[in-house]
Amino acid sequence: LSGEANRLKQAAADAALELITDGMAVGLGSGSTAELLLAPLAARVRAGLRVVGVPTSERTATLARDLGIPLASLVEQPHLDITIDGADEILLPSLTLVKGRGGALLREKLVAASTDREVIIADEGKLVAALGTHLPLPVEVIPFGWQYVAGLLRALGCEPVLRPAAPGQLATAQPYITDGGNYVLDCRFSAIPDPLKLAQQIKLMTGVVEHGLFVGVAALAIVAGPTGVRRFERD
Ligand code: A5P
Repeated sequence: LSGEANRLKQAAADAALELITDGMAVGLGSGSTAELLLAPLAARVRAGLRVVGVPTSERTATLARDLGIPLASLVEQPHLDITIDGADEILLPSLTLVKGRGGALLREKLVAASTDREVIIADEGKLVAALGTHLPLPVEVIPFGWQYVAGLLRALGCEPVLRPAAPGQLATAQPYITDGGNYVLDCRFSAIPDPLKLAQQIKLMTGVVEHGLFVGVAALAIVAGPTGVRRFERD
């Protein structure tokens, strides 16, 4: 990533940090943008801020723990004040999202659903005119019989590809395994004109665990560009 892209992500993360106040339970997102919140948050914890973080992935949990941020599971802390997470695509003004390129979509969605205020941080490259145009839609599926789900998804007009293992996770010929022990089918649609309808269709498929469409979930997007940080409330 270029230094400029990282600078924008950090600007969005820093703006979101200001929303975290003493005593809050905070959902901690996954991905390169959400991770940029962790070090500044840890610095504020060292300075006396009392928070408890609920991580959305094993990776974020490890990073946050190493930085000394107090953590709880979603079972221990079932209600969160705020969650700060990234996204792969953001559609304005509805703040409909595609997430899951990092594979953490299931825990991200559970944490988001348990949160008063879901805040998305991103550089402006994540803003899209139509969902599904930049990246395929990730669908997390049970490994048993995953080809059945792939067939159903194909019938919806996409080309599902079984995500290969991330470098270092397994031999490269093996599938990627989520924190929940499942596979991911990356589904390339030409466009997603009706995200809610598609979300409902995919959710009804036996074998689907979760999909990366977040409809009506994000309350606020903090988007950094070269000219500054913009805030978009959900319409
Ligand atoms: C993780 O599963 C995703 O939903 C991330 O939120 C998303 O991939 C954003 O990651 P970056 O901030 O690295 O682009």
